[in-house]
Amino acid sequence: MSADTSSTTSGGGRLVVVSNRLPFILKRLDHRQWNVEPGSGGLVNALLPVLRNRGGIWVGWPGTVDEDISELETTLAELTRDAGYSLGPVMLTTDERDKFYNGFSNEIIWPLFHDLQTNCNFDPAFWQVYQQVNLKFARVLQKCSEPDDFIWVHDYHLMEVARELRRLGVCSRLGFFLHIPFPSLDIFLKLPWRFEVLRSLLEFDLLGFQTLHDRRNFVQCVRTLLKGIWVQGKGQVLTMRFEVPTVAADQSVAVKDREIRIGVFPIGIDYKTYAERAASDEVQQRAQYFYDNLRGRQLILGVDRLDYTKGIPNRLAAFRHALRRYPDMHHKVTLIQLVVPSRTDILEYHNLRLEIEHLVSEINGEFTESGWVPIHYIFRNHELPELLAYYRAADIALVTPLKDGMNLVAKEYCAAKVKKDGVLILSEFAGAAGQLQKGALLVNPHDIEGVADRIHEAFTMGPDERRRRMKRLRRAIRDSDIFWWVDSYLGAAIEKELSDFPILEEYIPHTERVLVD
Ligand code: ADQ
Repeated sequence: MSADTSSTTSGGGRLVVVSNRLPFILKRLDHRQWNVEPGSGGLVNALLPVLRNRGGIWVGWPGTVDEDISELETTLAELTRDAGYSLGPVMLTTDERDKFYNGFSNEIIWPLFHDLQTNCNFDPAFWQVYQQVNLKFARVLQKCSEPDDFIWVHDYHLMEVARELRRLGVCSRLGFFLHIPFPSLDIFLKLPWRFEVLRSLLEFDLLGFQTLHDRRNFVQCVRTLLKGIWVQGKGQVLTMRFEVPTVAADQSVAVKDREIRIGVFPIGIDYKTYAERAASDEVQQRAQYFYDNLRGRQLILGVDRLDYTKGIPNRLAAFRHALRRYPDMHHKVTLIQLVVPSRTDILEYHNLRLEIEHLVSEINGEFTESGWVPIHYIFRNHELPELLAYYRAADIALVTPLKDGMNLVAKEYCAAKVKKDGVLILSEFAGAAGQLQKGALLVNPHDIEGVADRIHEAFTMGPDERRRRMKRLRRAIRDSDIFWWVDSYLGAAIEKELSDFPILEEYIPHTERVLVD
């Protein structure tokens, strides 16, 4: 463990982490047996040590439907017998998975919060089941938590959990972290259940966002849609105060003041582990294999989950434009686009895959010549050493989401560039732009010509400039890694002084002064 979790262990009760998925991958072997493997990823690596130190529970959906809970509970209890924490499974039926997970979460909130309201399917049945499943989570929490626990809920699948918990009489302190962006007022207003969602979010005691921009959007929505809100302070963590009417047993209504904290906690990665593993012999050898195959060409890399927010078609169009505009790049670059399958049972994702594959074959059809195929497209999951070898070998990373809460690929790439010889091209609309603006080449992913120009700029950038920029990027990512993130969130949750938090840097697109005649 590379974290200093001392400050997070001093907050009294246990930590209860709640996320849509449990940090384990379960597969049924036969009608009585399960194969259980620990999940990977920054969040799991950062939170499990805190759970172990402080004691606690991780509550979530095991990822299977219509299963017998008693059998599964026994398997999970055996798995964590000596771990210092336990697991609380929340079981879903097929209908709940379809309407809560695929439906409300991924066909309404996901597109809406990424500014793609035309992709939303506002089916009222989705909302009913979303509430029903959030209540299910709350019931499991009610059973397994104690009043002095801190309950930390993650992400957009579980925004109604706080309201359900309070209705059930749970009085523990509650925190929430939104991993995706929070939309502007104009977009949030489209949500038919906008009041319910805001009111539930205000039941949490600490709300965490990825960027200042997301928090500002949230504050504007609350101020516009609800009355009597005061926001105080500046910097990473603010306080929000509002009046709450309470009805007494004799039906008299009193108004009470309530105060919550709202903070900005840009999520990081386990920098040290990424950098160390990237420097290992195994990864070095794999990267060498790529270098040898590239025969002097520069490798441009794209790594994304299959998702329409990641801007893969725009990126391919920009690469095509670069090849048309800059013939000096012909035979000198190879774009490797890795796509990890995701949400494949939603029609939009299936169609996106077809669109990407069509574009790749069109571009390769236009430019391929003997000995050079410009795009290599790979649609599968990769093990970490292989992914790290791609990062190490890549001269340029193209990270151009249309909108992204943070984007961890950008940070992973820089952590893995141990020789500091790569260039990061990063979308202005990724949350990571705030922290990485001084080292990356920032682009508007909708500006095909602009992205093409930046690709060429990266292609021609000299080693000194690359090194200077990459050093800055690596420093920023190292200084606010995933352990810093957990520490600062839990610090805000246990009432650390607001003045102890730094002022964060924000990315604001460059403005030009225009003189009007
Ligand atoms: P995601 O939308 O999943 O996360 P991102 O932050 O980019 O997006 O993380 C993707 C992860 O998938 C990375 O760790 C990456 O290494 C991995 N990955 C991608 N392609 C892969 C492949 N082919 N093989 C193996 N692994 C692959 C949400 C929000 C983000 C936010 C995170 C964390 O949408 O904005 O950064 O949560 O808060």
